[in-house]
Amino acid sequence: MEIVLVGRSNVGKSSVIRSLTGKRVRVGRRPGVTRKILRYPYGELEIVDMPGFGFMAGVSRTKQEAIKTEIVRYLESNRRNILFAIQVLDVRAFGEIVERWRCRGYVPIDVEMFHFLQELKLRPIVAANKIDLIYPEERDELLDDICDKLGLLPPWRQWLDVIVPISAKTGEGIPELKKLVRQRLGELGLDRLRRYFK
Ligand SMILES: Nc1nc2c(ncn2[C@@H]2O[C@H](COP(=O)(O)OP(=O)(O)O)[C@@H](O)[C@H]2O)c(=O)[nH]1
Ligand SMILES: [Mg+2]
Repeated sequence: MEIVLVGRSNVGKSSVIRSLTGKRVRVGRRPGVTRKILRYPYGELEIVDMPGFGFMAGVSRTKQEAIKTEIVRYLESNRRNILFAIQVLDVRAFGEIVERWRCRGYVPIDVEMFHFLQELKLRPIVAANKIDLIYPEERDELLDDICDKLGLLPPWRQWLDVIVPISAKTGEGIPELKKLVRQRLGELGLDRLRRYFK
């Protein structure tokens, strides 16, 4: 049984896994090099860290597409083993990336991935990471915008069972993220696994 993490390179996926599990997952490794799917056994579970998708310096367009295809195939063929997904995004970068792709007439990969996870009924949790870098008075507006771009009607506080602002660096929001994880496990009838996320 797996919990899968997806997100762009450098958004903080490894840091989030570290925050959730206390495992000494390697953080801040140079993105761009070919990256395999990483599996971290955690109690009766496995936390699965997908390769970062989207643009990275030094990675060709073709390679980016290949990574995306690999993730989609993985999710489809392992659907039965996957409990739910956590999509990590960088709150500073998200809006700009989405705008840039929309202007060119594309559905941004982050938005596409979120919808794909929903289609697969993987009940994605959006971990809106690096919130420590945003002034408190600017957070609501930013989170509303992120929700809007993901197709979730603002205000963001209507979606507290979907989106959670966190900082994997300071630990802010991590209790709320764990609570959502426990909630997902409860909904799946897996109450005994909730203890791993206290
Ligand atoms: N300020 C800040 N930096 C973070 C946060 N989470 C991760 N980082 C930093 O972002 C970089 C990428 O983190 P990493 O977990 O390796 O991202 P990954 O590529 O998605 O696995 C590292 O330098 C982290 O220290 C956060 O919540 N706040
Ligand atoms: Mg990583």
